[in-house]
Amino acid sequence: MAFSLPPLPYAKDALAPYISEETLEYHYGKHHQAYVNNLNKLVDGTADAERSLEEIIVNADGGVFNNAAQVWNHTFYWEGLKPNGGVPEGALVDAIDRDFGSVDALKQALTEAATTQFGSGWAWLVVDGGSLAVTKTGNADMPLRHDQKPLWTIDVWEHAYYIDYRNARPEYIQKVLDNLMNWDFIIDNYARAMRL
Ligand code: MN3
Repeated sequence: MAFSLPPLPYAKDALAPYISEETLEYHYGKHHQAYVNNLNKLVDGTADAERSLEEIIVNADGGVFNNAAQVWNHTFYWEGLKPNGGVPEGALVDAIDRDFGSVDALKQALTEAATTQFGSGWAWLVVDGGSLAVTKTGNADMPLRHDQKPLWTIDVWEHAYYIDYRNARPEYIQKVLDNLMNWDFIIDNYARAMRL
C-alpha cells in the first residue's frame, strides 16, 4: 500500500500572517508531497512497502530513511502549529517547571536549539527517559531514532521560512513560538508518551 500525503489539519491560509499561504503551497504542497512521492518510488516492490512509517524510520538508512522521516516530521510539524492553540496546563506544566523552570525558559531553550542548528534540520521538545528535553537534529534525523518521544517540532530548513522571512531564521522562530504553538497537541503527546 502506497504512502499518501496526510491532509493539512487547517486551511492553507490558517497560519497567516506568521506563515503565509504561499509558504504552505510550497512547503506542504511541493516539499512534503515530494517526500511522499520519493518514498513510494524507493519502497515500491520491497518489504518496506508493507511496513508502517515508524517501522521504516527506526530501521532504514539512506534515502528510504530520509524520505520516510521527512514525511513523518512534516506531518508532525503541521499538527504542532495552530493559531490560538491553547496554553500549557496540567501535568505538562508541572514537568516544564521541573525540567526547565518555566514556560518562558522552555521557549528560550527551543529558540536556542532552533537558531543554532547548523544548516537544515529541526528543533524538538521530547520526552527522554521520563524527563522533558529540547534537542536539535540535522536534515531528516528525528527523535524516534534516539529512543526519545517527540512532543513538538519546528522545521528550520530554509524552505520553511525563506518566502516569508528570507534569511531571518530567528524572526521565523520567534513568531512561531509566540503565535503558533499548538499546546493542546503537546499536552496530548505528553500524556501518551508518559503512558507508554
Ligand atoms: Mn520542511
